[in-house]
Amino acid sequence: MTRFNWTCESMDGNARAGTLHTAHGPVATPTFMPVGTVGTVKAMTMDAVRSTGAGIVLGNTYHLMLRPGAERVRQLGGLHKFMDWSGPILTDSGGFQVMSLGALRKLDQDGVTFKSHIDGSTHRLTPESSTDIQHALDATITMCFDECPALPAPPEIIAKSMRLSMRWAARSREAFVHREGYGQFGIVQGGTETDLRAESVKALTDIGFEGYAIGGLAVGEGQELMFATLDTTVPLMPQNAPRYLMGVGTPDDLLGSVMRGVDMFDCVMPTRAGRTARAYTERGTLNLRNARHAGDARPISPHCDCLACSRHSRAYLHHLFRANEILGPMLLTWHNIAYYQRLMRQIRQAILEGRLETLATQLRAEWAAEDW
Ligand code: PRF
Ligand code: ZN
Repeated sequence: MTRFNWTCESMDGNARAGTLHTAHGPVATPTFMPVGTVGTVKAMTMDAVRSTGAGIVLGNTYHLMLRPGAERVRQLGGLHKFMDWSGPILTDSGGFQVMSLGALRKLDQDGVTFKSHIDGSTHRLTPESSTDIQHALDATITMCFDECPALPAPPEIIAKSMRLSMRWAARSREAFVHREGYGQFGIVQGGTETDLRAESVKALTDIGFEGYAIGGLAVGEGQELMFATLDTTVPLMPQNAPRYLMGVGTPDDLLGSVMRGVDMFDCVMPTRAGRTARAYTERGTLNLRNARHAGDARPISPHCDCLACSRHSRAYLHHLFRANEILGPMLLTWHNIAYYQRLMRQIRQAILEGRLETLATQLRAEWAAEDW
């Protein structure tokens, strides 16, 4: 069996190219994890997800505990089998989703009580129950149960919340059942306050995890403050463990964060954009509902090997979205995930060859340039 660990192959500045070794196979990092909230990367078959080169996907404790239920997934052989994804799966712990989706939530020292956004029924999550649920799902990577305040917020509020999350991290670790090739990540909190972030890193490294996530960013502070927070926080984090920036972001966010030492990302952006006619390309974004695409026989991107670009025109995608056809979101989600994976491969290759700065300059110029 494979030990769960992360090995560094090459550094370029603060950026790292490496490999995450897991019970469900290796993942080349930096990596972008497509979001499969309810056990599906929305509008994509898992064969399509695999074809883009994605190595690991994300699932959500909050959604899966409510429907179909963690015990049901366990009884059916775990989330990998249930959703037909044999590679690694990282599950988020539910705290963040309860606070952003759950109606009528009530937080106490022990956990969170909330009403389901599906049927209004009452549920409770604690560090222990969240960890148990992630075990029942058979998550390759289990996340600590945490709380994430929206920014901006007063430093006292952020400090209180971070310290609660650190107590919950210790309890999550106690509840974690170690298995070969499986890991658990702690989540650094502390808003944009340098001293609170440092205190949080110290608390988590004292406990000891297989990896460390940075939570509490991309919650309203803006890219400049997010990057400034990474500049002071990432250097404090262990060198020999993977670093995961939760819920981020745009292609430019990913590039800037990799350059600051981040290895893993997840975000609904490419999948959500795909369902609303927004295409990510090497030349920025396109809205395929726009009339200018109605007669355009070219593919979305000349550099893309996804099904949308290899077989269909922009005009066809435009028609599908205008006609509200389900194939539109399917093809465009595929394209956007293919773009994100291509971007991560390009970035990784540049790190290996020591030319990330050059690539970054080129990518930023191309994102700002006119469409082909
Ligand atoms: N905590 C958890 N999940 C998250 C976040 C967090 O802070 C974020 C913040 N961007 C996204 N997803 N558990
Ligand atoms: Zn494409």
